[in-house]
Amino acid sequence: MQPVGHHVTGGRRAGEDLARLPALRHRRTDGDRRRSLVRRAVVLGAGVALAASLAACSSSTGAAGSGSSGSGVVASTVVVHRTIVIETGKMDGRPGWPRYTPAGFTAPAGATVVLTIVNHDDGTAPLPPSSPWGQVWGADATYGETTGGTELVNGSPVRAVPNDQVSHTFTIPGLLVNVPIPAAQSSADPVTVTFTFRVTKKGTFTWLCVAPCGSGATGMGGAMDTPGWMEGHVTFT
Ligand SMILES: [Cu+2]
Repeated sequence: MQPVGHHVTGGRRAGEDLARLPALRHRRTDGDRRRSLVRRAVVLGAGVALAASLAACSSSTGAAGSGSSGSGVVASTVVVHRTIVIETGKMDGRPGWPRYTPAGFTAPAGATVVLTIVNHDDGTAPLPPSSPWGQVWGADATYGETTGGTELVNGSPVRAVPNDQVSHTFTIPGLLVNVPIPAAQSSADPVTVTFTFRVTKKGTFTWLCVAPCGSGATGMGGAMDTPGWMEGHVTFT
């Protein structure tokens, strides 16, 4: 089996050294454990059934605790643009720890969201060959819809990124959204991914990266295990 978490040029090993420093260690709480379990289930899962059960779980618990309790479908013709940058560990000052910044956004429920993700990370974090997370997933019809089931990679529409070329993913289990992100040419020559979707339900939902881009033997430590780095929230009001 191919090793996961191997980063071709991103200096993940440096991140591991930092992760060993006690001051930087992430203290685990019950919430962390639950998140970690969800992440593990997402990473290991291989089908829609799992994601559907995660969606049910996420919506019933309200993800971050704010009202996603069936506010119904919201109609809107508003279009909003949101941009998130994936910084390399060198850029964010913590080598080996790539980071989505900001770690989330707020948008009006029902609005069409044009989400642009600019990835400066030139390393891959390959997904297992059978993993479904290299594919673009649209939102479940209960919550909203995506445009065409595609994303634009540097302007070209694709339905998937080859699993061995995935650098990160922007995955919202509670909305059945998955945006695979390929690696940049170099940190100075980022790749731009644009994904258009609409969420017709109010609430706060967790997003996470399911590619093993963190530190440690599994690639699931460090940035992958620290909220605000490879995990955050999106809110629809
Ligand atoms: Cu990642």
